[in-house]
Amino acid sequence: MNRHTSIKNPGSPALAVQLAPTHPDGLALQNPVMTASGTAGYGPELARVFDLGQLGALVAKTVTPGPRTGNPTPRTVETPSGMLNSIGLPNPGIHDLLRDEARAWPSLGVPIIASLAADSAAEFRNLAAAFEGLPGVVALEANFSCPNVEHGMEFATDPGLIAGAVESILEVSSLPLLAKLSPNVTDMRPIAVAAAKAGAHALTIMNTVLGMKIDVRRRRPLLGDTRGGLSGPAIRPVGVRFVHDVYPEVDIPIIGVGGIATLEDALEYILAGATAVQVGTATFVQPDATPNLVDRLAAYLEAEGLKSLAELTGAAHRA
Ligand code: RRO
Repeated sequence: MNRHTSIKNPGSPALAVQLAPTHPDGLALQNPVMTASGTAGYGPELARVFDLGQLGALVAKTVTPGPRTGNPTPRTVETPSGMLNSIGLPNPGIHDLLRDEARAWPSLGVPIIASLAADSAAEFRNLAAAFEGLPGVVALEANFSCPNVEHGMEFATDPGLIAGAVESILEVSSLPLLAKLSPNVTDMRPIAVAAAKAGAHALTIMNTVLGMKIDVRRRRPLLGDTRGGLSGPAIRPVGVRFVHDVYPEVDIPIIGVGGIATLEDALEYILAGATAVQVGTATFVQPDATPNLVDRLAAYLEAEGLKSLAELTGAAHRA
């Protein structure tokens, strides 16, 4: 990790992306690289490592209506080319978040995308309303796909439920809405289409893949809550496949996430159909993975003589 990483082109025009073309205000970001929810806290921790202003956006950790303490330990374990987590959505709840953590957001120098999760469409609506007019917040990401809480994934496994929740949020929210989908389905396309038809402005594909590890010595599940969400390079082929599946079915941007660390990883997602990318687990290994990726993307576009990243989005589909 280098605290003084030199980034040449965080705001290079070629890297600029529009993530909400169907929203009246749009969601223009200076580049397509953001942190994945849950891997950058609420921002200040990572701000000690590099200038967050180098990123397209920071997606904050998911918040729920009330405070949560999270799941029993152990909550994480390394796996081949990845890790399992069963964190269980510990967070201060919306009331305390607004009073404490969110106050730092305007001074972080990076657009904040607030992540929210709730148990019902009505709760999603109330939670979304709390972010109206909050300084620093440029969009909402509805986490319809947390694998580690009861009912956490239900919205992203049922087209009717996700449509209802998206509509509820949009009734009260003036912000662009990203819907974060789950890989724990056979076919993501009907769910993605339902979210898009209900008015979601972009889709975040994908959350973690449900998995499990057994502690052979104890002959018991290793994680405190038995199952967990798999992330890291191991899941990249799954994410690339889902982005490739969904891209021809929707007219809204896709944000690719799952196992992205390097330029080549990001390009895979972009060529499959992603307009932007999020980096999650890689930040735990290399805290400045996101600004490094911005730098690499800028250098790649220049070397390839491309005027815009958009020229690459979905290119793997073209004959
Ligand atoms: O907190 C978690 O356990 C968690 C969440 Br909210 C999520 O969306 N995805 C994940 O892998 N873990």
